[in-house]
Amino acid sequence: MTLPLDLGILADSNQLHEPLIIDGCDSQLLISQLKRMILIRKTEEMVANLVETKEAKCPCHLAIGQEATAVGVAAHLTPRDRIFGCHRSHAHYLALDGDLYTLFAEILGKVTGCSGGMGGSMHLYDPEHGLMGTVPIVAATIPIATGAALAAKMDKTTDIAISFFGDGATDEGVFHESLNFASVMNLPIIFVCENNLFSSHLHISIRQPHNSIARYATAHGIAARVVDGNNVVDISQVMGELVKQAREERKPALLESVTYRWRGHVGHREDLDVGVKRTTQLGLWKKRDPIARLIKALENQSILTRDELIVLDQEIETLITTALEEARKAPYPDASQLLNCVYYQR
Ligand SMILES: Cc1ncc(C[n+]2csc(CCOP(=O)(O)OP(=O)(O)O)c2C)c(N)n1
Ligand SMILES: [Mg+2]
Repeated sequence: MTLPLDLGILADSNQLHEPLIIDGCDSQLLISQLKRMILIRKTEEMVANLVETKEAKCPCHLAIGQEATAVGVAAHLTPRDRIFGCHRSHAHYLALDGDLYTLFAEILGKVTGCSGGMGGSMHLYDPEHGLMGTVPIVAATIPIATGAALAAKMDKTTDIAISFFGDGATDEGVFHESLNFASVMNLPIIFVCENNLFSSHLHISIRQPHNSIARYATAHGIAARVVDGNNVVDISQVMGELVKQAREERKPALLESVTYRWRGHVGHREDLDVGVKRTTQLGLWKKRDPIARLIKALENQSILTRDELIVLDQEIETLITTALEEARKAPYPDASQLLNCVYYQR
């Protein structure tokens, strides 16, 4: 199937403000996906506070507004799959059921953090849930995920690899090399591109001749699907098909999930991208809120009431404040440990 070079309405902030279409969907699954998206949103709002008050010392890249991709993708993965993230991966970690306490501890640089307090927000690690690492060097984990897919194939398992990255990563040569290799070697990997139209402060229109990333998959002979990245129902359904194919046929695929980040590239503010004033249609993109659109649909079909939503919000807030309070109490790593994670030790 030939895909259009440009995203059309998916990149038009005036479109797709309506409630999601949820006819025929499993209500329990939708509620659990809603809960997970709210957990991610509220956790990242808390991280934004920690950045603003300078309690978090590491750079934090927030995915507020982009929660649906992580949740829709994670729905089909097992802890045996090999999943790799990037600099903006709190949502991936939490969608994979990563522990909230160890996330806060890592962001605060505590020894009990998921990377021992040595990595911070951009170096998350949770192999128990399949997350083999997140790395801030743009595109760096794409070839590593490709290698993990090769290993899964050589081991004759049905496991797959997932590579989460942004549109900015497709400006890098190694993205193209990895797609080519995965195609030629028939590797069980799904490349998941969260196309939020920006790499730092640079809009895709000044970086690339077309705004759809899926065209690169077509060029490499890889199946690709393009979805509204703020529609968890669509993402989950399409991802289900791609995962089934990757597990059974041991073939690569690319999912392009079109979305938008509400905060600046790094840090808590909405009006700045790495110090550059944001020229943004944020107000319109907020009308495509992945959480509000699902809530509206659930309310319209009487699956969720306002009161139930309030209770759910409160439960999640309690989880977050409890985890953060515990993380605050944890010690920092001892200075003598500083080089421990830098060099490999036999
Ligand atoms: C190789 C490399 N070049 C530049 C940077 C600086 N940098 C960090 S994140 C980023 C933007 C990446 O954009 P994208 O991949 O679209 O992800 P998003 O931030 O939009 O989620 C840049 C340029 C880097 N970390 N690594
Ligand atoms: Mg981007």
